[in-house]
Amino acid sequence: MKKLSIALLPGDGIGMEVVPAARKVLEKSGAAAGVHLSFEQFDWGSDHYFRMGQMMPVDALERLRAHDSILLGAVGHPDIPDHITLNGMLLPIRRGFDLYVNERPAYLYAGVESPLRGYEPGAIDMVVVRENTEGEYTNVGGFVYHHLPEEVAIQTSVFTRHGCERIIRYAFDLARRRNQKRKVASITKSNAQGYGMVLWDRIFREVSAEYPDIETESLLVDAAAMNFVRRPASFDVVVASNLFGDILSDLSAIVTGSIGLAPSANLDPRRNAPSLFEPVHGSAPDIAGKGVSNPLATILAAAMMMDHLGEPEMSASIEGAVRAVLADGKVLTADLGGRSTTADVTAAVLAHLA
Ligand code: GGG
Repeated sequence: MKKLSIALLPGDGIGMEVVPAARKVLEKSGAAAGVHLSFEQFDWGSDHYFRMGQMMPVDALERLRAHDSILLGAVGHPDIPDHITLNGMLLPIRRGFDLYVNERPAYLYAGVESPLRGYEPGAIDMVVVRENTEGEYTNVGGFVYHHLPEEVAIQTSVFTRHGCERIIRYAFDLARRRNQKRKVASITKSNAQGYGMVLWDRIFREVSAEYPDIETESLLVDAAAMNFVRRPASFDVVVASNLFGDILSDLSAIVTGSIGLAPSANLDPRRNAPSLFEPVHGSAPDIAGKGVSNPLATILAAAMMMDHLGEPEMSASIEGAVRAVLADGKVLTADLGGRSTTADVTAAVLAHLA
């Protein structure tokens, strides 16, 4: 029997509700597929910060490295500045394991209504490929005259040839693997940002020459935001920097119905380290603890994880169960217009699992 060990990092807020939901789905699906899944849960995050002064222990990466994969819920607490929680947990894992790809698919499922009218199920089907280890999230900078009236803050973005080239190449390879519209859109703001993003544009042109079978377009991020709303069905693979990919993937999530349906994969394609899977959404403190959060993004992230771990049938059966729940339309959380709880939706997915 194949054995896989999964590190669970529920984190904060609704992360503590959606990760246990996904675990139940993985357990049932693994048992049906003859895959033995073992889980180790790490209760790191804001409560750990309150107790220990840090979001996770110093040996966190070493402990995570012992696992085949990581499933994370959310990071963020209303009483801790967001730059401390994010830079204390999620970003150090992405950088520490060099998980340079953040794949964020957005698909309009049957039974889900897009706020944009007139799109058939499946008509919007894109993947935002976000650069995940450098760019605007490198967090290099500092304060001068800190807390004085003449205060200055410097925040530097870092774009390396190595970093741009590998993420752009991944996007082209993904467009080939998906074999759908066979298009890659590259997003920058190189009219205003005259160094890093000009380098990105130049590398995009160089790499695209190696993929003559893939159609390309280069968009400024403001035009891209407009076109995600105006012509979302035209996009296939969209490659963007860390910040622009983060922003655009919230937009692609809402045009396909809800951020509560948006999964993501933080990948090291060379597989030197465990990859990390998570919902795109955050800790949602406004609804945390009420049992009404949508677990489907995390369940879909778990499906992406099983595909990455070499279990495509398990992945397809989990995604199929989610599709069935959505198409049925009877058991939905509030973000999708329903009144069901996290537990109801999880039970519905479990009932549809083959
Ligand atoms: N699901 C993880 C989470 O809490 N995401 C919220 C967030 O702010 N993420 C920032 C990022 O993905 O860089």
